[in-house]
Amino acid sequence: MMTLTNQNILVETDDQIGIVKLNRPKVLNALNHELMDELVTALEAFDRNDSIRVIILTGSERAFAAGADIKEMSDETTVSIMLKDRFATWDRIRNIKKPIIAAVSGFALGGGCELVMNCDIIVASETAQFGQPEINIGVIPGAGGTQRLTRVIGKHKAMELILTGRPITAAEAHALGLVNKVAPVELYFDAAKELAREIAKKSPIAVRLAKEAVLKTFDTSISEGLQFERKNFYMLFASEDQKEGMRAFLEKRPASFTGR
Ligand code: DAK
Repeated sequence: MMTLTNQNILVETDDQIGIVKLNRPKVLNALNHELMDELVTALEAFDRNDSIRVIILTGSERAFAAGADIKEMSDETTVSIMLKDRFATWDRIRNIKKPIIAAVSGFALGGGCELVMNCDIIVASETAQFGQPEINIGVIPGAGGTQRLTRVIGKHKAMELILTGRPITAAEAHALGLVNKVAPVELYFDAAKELAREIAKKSPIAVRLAKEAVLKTFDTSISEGLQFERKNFYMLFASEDQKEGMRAFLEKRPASFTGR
C-alpha cells in the first residue's frame, strides 16, 4: 500500500484498487477549489494507471463532504463564478472511465451529495446523511443535483429534498435507490472494498464499456441507447478478454483477464 499526501486529499492504492480520501476535517471536507483540483488530478492518474481497476472515493467517518466551501463561494458574483468555470473540473470527473465506488459516512450534503452521485456505486454507513441544502443558503444545487437526484429517486422525492433542504438518512436513501448498500460505520469501507475487489476481477475493458453504456442511458433515447450498447457489445469481441472469458467458461476454470 502506498500513500501520497496532497493538501486536501489522501491517495493510496491497495492492490488493484485506487483510494482517494477527502481530507479537510476541520471544515467537514468542504469542497474548495484546491481540493477539487487535487481530486480530479488523482482520479485521472488512477484512470491512466493500468494496474488500477476500480477507484474508491471516501471521506471521514464524520463527513464525506458537507458541500462546496461556502466561505470560498460567498463573495462570488455571477460574472466571477462564470469566468472561473469551476464546473469544468466536475465535467472531468464525469469523464473518468473506471468505476468509482463512493464509500460514504456522515454528511454528504450539497456538492458532497452531488459528488457522490457522480460515482457509480454508493456504499453508505448507517450514520450517513444525504441532502441538497442549498435552498437554505439562497441558491440551488449547481453541480448536477437537480438532474441526477431526480433521475435516481424520481420527481416528487427530489422536489421535496431540494425545496426543503432536509437531509435523509442512509436507510431512507437506500429505500429510495440512491444507495446500493448500508453497513455499520465500522464496516462500510470494507464493504466498499469488497465490491471493488469483486469488480477488479472482471475484464477491465468489459467493465469500461459497460460503465459507458449504463451512463449513456442518462442522455439518450432508448433506441439510441440500444444501438450504443450493441456497438460496445460488438467491440468486446475484438478483445482477448472475451476469448479468455468464454474459453475459461468452457474449460470450467476461472478466467484471468488482462484488459486487452
Ligand atoms: N463550507 C465551509 N465550511 C463548512 C461547510 C461548508 N459547506 N460545512 C461545514 N463547514 C465548517 C463550519 O463552518 C465549521 O467551521 P468552524 O466554525 O469550526 O470554523 C466546521 O465546518 C464544523 O461545522 P459545524 O460546526 O457547523 O458542525 P455541525 O456538526 O454543527 O453541523 C452541518 C454540521 C453539516 C449540518 C453544518 O456544518 C452545515 O449545515 N454545513 C453546511 C451544509 C451546506 O449548506 N452545504 C451546501 C453548501 S452549497 C459549484 C459546485 C458545487 C456547488 C456549488 C458550486 N461550482 C463548481 C461552481 C455546491 C454548492 C453547495 O454545496
